Amino acid sequence: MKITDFKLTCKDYKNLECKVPCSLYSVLLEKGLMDDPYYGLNEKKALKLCEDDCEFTSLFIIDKETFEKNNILLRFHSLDTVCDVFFNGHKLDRCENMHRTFTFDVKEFAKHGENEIKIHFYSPLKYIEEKNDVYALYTSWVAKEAINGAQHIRKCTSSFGWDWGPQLPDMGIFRDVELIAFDEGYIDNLFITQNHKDGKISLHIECETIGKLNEFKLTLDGESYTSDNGVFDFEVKNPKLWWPRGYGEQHLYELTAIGKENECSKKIGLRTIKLSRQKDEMGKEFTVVVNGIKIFCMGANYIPEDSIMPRINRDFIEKRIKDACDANFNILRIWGGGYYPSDDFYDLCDEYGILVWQDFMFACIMFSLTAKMKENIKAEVIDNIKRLRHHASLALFCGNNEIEWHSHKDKYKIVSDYTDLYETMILDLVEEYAPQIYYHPSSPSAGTYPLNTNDPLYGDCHYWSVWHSGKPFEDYRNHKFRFLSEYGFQSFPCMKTINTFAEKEDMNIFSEVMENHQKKEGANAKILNYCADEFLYIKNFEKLIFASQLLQATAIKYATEHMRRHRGVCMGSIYWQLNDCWPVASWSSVDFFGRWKALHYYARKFYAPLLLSLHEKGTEVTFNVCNETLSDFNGKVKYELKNKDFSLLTGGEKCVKIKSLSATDILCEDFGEIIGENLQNVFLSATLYDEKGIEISKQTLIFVKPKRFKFDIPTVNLKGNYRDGKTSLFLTADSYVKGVEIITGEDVILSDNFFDIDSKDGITVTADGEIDIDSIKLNCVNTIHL
Ligand code: BMA
Repeated sequence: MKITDFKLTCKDYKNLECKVPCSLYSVLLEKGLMDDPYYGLNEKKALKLCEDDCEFTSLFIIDKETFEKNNILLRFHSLDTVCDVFFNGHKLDRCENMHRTFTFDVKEFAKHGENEIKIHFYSPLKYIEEKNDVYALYTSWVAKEAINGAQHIRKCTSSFGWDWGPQLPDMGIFRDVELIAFDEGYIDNLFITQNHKDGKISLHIECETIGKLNEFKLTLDGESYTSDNGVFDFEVKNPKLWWPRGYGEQHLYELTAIGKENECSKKIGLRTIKLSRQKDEMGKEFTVVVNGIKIFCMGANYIPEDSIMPRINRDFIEKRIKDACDANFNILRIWGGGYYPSDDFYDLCDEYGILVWQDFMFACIMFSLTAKMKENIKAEVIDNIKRLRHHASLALFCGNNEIEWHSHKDKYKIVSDYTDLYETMILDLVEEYAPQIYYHPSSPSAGTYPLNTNDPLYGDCHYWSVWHSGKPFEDYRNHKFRFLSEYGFQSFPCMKTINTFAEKEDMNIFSEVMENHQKKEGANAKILNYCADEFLYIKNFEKLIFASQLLQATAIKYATEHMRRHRGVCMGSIYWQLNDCWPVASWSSVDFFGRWKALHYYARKFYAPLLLSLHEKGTEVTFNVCNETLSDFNGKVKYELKNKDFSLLTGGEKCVKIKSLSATDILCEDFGEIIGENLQNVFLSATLYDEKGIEISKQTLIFVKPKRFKFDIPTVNLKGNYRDGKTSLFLTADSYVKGVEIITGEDVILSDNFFDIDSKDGITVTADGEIDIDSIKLNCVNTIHL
């Protein structure tokens, strides 16, 4: 039975009715009793509310049948965070970890009829402040934007602030509260291992029970099995494999264990997932292998979906996962500074075929391992391994984010705590509770502390020289990575999103409101700096927003296409970051409201299974085709070198055969002689077609930075129509147009955006739903300085 109805009492209000999940902020916001913390400078006012404690109470009925059971357990699936829990006036415990499940035996306190749960939450701000006064931990490399002391508490670390996140360390009941009653035995979980051999798949299943049971039944795909000790071993008849999207079907089986008093079900997928870490002449490979196939991982890092966490529901999560699928992702990395997503998240990843790289929740901060903290973390790790291990999509567990990288710079205590926690305790726990899931101690890591941390050739790598160190985009091409698990570039969200938190007078990137929605110190200036490399001076706020998105998209495209061209050496690219937890300037490709930035439109192209990419050196261009599908590809590449008025200078075509799961240079042309003195006036367009002549992938290229190209001020013609639930837009222009952004009044995802118009024929773009064509606005690089 779920207990859902609670009342919140906080400093200013008493007994506000609410339903789980609920928090101080979520309840006050829902009742209109606090201002939107995402608007203007309200974040600061909202933070103050966390200086006081608050309390949630529930009165609920235990009926006769439940009351008479031999066992009554009360389970909290997530309490955020430090709280005392009372049941009918008896203190059950103090809980200090939002990432854990707490289960209490309440049989002796339970009453037939009305019962009371009271949860007293302590101010997280006061809690960390007091701890810090006694013991200020390793602050030298703590994430600067987080409130100091965040490393004392097992709570979503980024809720104390991050370089993309507000300081809103909310409190409340984050997940279900459940009453579990039974007489003899309760099946609580299933421990499933798969054995794949010679095309046959057998399962070993152990029912994990509370209490005693001696009759178990199990059903899978219409077959049923019995056991007297809860252990099952059998071969799956006509097994169908689960694959990540792009490589095959996502076949899922429902497995149900049935006891006398309850049932426990898990959806599983039959597959093997391994990490190949073979040594080779370059270093060590870092390759995800699914059902024996080496996968090129393509995706982004995933952060909490909303800082007001009770608002995160299945719908919200599904939208982000669909965004990932629509941009051809096959993996998401759950970054360690947030929280462990809900079951819905993993269910959806199983269904959609998105692999999950799961960090344990530790990022950029080392915890001091007191005996109490170690026990607390141990319980958290076990809870989460047991909750997640059966998911088909779970590719690997990873100890932490960037702690190995930083900790060896520090004192001895940190080093010994580090190895104790990430190289011993968590490793052992994964081996014990999920022996079939690969464990990687840290990201980045070469696997052995602290040898080669962040060496691009030995493990996964976080590359930040472009952006954090201000290197030009071209620097990406100076490196060969085995697996890039973080690289990124910031941009501003679109005007529609900015309008939700800023007024007209704030529309200046250095205004107080805009700076409050930019959490990385100096980042707005950094964006301007990169603008200076690419564009003429931009005078207008809206065009600067547009420019920032194009810069970001261009940077990440540059890096990703480079990695895909090196398939084999490199086997994964996970850019920083997919999403935002509030409206903000950040590295995300989809903003808080789900609006796609230029980067997400680009990602859909650079992560396409079949990709044509161009690598230019001066006027020499190498054409490369990547084939990340399971079949060989036959088709044709056509190219045209044109003047900006679309007149043809030269062209050519070549038939191509690209083996499955490979990347091949197919052509190299030097256009120097034909271009002559005309570098600033010509562009190249190249298209990959399949055997039927259908366009598969397309690129345009100019040979100078956009600020040096002699763009014409184009006349762009826009027409459109709406038919059968779809809007089609036709754009034509009288000369080459770079980076056309279509801004619609409606929130729609277009079939393409931020594209070039490279011929007289123009471009057709479609979208689901009706678009008001008269209200469309356009941006483009040609006029960015006007
Ligand atoms: C990475 C992440 C985050 C951070 C991002 C952008 O290294 O691990 O800590 O938000 O950089 O600076």
